[in-house]
Amino acid sequence: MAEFELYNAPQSICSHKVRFALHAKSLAFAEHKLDLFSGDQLTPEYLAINPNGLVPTLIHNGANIIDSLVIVQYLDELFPEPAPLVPQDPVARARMRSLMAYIDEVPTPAVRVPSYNMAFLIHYQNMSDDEFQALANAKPLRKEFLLKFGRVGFPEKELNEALDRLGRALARMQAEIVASGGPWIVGKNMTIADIAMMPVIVRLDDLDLGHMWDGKPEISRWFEAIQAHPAYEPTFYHGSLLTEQYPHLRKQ
Ligand SMILES: N[C@@H](CCC(=O)N[C@@H](CS)C(=O)NCC(=O)O)C(=O)O
Repeated sequence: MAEFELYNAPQSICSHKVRFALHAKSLAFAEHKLDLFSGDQLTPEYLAINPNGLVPTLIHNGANIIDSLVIVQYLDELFPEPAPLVPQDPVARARMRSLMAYIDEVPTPAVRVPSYNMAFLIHYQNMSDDEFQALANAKPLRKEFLLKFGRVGFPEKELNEALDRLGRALARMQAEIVASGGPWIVGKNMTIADIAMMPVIVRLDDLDLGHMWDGKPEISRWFEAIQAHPAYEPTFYHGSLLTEQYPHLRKQ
C-alpha cells in the first residue's frame, strides 16, 4: 500500500492545493478520484474518513487528515526541507497564516458561485424536487449552499456579489505582492498562501475571467511563476480544468 493515499476529485479546487503540495514535496501517492456528482463523497465508507463529505482527504499511516490547507501544513511539517512552505520569520509566518484565513473566507467560497452557475448547473437542472432535496439533505456541510443554488443557479445579484468579492481579493493579492516585494505573495519564497490562492486564479482563468487581473501585472507574473513550478503540470493533469470537462465552456 502507498504511504500516502489521496481521496480527491480532478477538477476540485481544494484537491488542486493538496496535489500541488504532494508534487512540490516530491511525494508519491495513490490517487483515488471521486465523482462528486455521483455522490462518491457521501457514501458511508467515505464519510467514515471525512465526516464533512468533502474532498480532499489524505490517508497517511492509517490517519485520515482532512481539509486542504490542514493537509498542506501537515505535509510541510513532515517534510519541511529542502523548500519549506512556511517562512522562518514569525511575523512573515503570521502574515502568511492571516492570508490563508482570508483566502479561505473570501475568494475560495466566492469562486464557487461562477463555477456552479457556469459549469456544474447541468448536473442538477433535470433533477426532480425530491431528488434534489434528498441530495441536499445528504450533504453534511453544503446543504444550504446547494439549496440556495437551486436547480437554476445563483441569481444574478449573488453572482455579481461573488465577482465583486473576487475583484477585491485580486486587489488584495496585488497589494500583498507589492508590499512583500514579491514575486510570491509573502515575499521571495513560495508559501502556503500561494498554494491557497492558486486554484482561485486557475479557476478564474479557466472560466475565461482572466481579464479580472488586467492592469495587475504582479498577478500575471505570479501566475506565470506558479505555472512554471515543477509541481504545476502533474497537479493539473488532463481533466483538472473545467474547460476540459465541460465542452460548452470552451472558447469558440
Ligand atoms: N475547507 C475544505 C473545503 C473542501 C471542499 O469544499 N471540497 C469540495 C470540492 S473543492 C467538495 O468536496 N464538494 C463536494 C460537495 O459539495 O458535495 C477544504 O479546503 O478541504
